[in-house]
Amino acid sequence: MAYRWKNNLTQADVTPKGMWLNRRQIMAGAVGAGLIGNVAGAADDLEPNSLEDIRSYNNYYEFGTGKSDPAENAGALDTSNWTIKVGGMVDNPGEYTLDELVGDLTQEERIYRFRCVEAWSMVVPWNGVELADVLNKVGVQSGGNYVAFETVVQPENMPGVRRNVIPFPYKEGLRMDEAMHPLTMLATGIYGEPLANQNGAPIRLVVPWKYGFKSIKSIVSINVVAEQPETTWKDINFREYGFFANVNPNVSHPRWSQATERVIGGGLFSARKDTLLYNGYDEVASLYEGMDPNALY
Ligand SMILES: Nc1nc2c(c(=O)[nH]1)N[C@H]1C(S)=C(S)[C@@H](COP(=O)(O)O)O[C@H]1N2
Ligand SMILES: [Mo]
Repeated sequence: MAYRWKNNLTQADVTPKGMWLNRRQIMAGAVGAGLIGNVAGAADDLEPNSLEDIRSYNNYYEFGTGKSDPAENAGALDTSNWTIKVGGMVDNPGEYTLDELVGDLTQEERIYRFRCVEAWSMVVPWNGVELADVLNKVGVQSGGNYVAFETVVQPENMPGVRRNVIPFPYKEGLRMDEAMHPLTMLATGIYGEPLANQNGAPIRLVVPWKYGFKSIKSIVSINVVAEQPETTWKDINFREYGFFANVNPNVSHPRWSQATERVIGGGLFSARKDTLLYNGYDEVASLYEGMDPNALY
């Protein structure tokens, strides 16, 4: 299929619909008018970063903790013959090739804000599939309340793993309703190109209303489980990084404010802008009704 953002993307391309809804969803009426209104309201400032920005300023600790380490080192990642082990409380467990897992699913193009817990942000035009489509295909069994993900470990190719900069494998997880939300995707590309290794090739999670550390890269295992799974950053320091990690300008990180963010790109002087609750994706608010916002950090 032709990806429109292979060409120069103009602001006119970033229509409220094109932003994250594809034709299938609109025609199927899978979302309400209110939802589209929310997205339209937040569309004003949404200009995708350049592919160069997206590929040169990264967090991928398996390849080092510096922002340029992943671009420098991730070329060594071996993505050949990639398989993803799907297990736990599913009807169709097994080891899937990429093509078996996502090849038959609707390809999506989504331009999302991406907000790191460190208070920088980008706008990324992703390609991939809805995680819900994958989960429905493998068949979530009753009692499967969470989804747990793990990143590949290739010590010989990963200097950060050899130096044990944090515990590996990198692990992340979502509650089932978060995993099933239509905004949540498994991305395999950016700007119509396959993911660069430093962006989490060949397949990574994207959860745009949560801090970036939830969006786990280079996934080799997906497990449906009953209880909240272990997750890397929460396990390292639960006071600073929670399981939910919803973007919230009103809940400070213990060591810095989350009220504003540094916009990557745009020349020498990185602009700052106000951080939006749920990173601007208000339609997820209903998932957290009755929960204490401080517990959702
Ligand atoms: N396996 C793995 N996934 C990861 C990380 C990591 O270090 N290892 N870093 C996370 C963090 S903190 C962020 S902000 C995003 C960065 O994604 P990007 O480099 O594609 O912008 O990846 C997330 N996924
Ligand atoms: Mo991050």
